[in-house]
Amino acid sequence: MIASGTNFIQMFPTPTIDWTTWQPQMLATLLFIFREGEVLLIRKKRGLGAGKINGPGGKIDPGETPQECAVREVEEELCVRARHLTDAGLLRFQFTDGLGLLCHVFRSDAFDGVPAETDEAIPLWTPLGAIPFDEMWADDKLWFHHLIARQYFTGNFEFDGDTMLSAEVLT
Ligand code: 8OG
Repeated sequence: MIASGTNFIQMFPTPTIDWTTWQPQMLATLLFIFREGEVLLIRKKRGLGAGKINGPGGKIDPGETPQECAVREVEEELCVRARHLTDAGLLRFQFTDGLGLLCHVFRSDAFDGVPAETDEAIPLWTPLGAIPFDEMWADDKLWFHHLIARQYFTGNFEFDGDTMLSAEVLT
């Protein structure tokens, strides 16, 4: 079902879990840095989603705020320092193996440094009209346009490994 309007929700098919009572076991972040007509993506070398193209990010350490985690992960993965983060969205992932992951998504339009390859990631400045969705997690194509448009989004997704079983996106 796909409905349109100011607050719209996309669903396919109906979720098997109740997202209103869902609790995550793990907290994570994603941070997308933008410059004129481009977004800074990575080819991820290790961790969950290794081999895929994604934004930089990772798990929140104990005692760390989501923003602190997002800035740290970008520095660790790409050697750049993001500034002036804004909240872009919130993603909930439930995997059939039991992992429940809540991911805070940020964007930034200011940074210091030059992105460099590290043990964790290869930097990819990517034109906004050429986002490589076929090399990304399956849900990303459902919310990336909201990120670009600065429209706050929430997404709820069930996955079996790499296979997306259900999806909802709300703005
Ligand atoms: O610490 P590690 O890099 O393994 O953390 C996993 C990262 O992967 C974290 O930044 C959240 C991110 N991630 C998922 N699932 C998805 C997804 O479906 N889409 C995107 N864009 N990122 C995801 O765990």
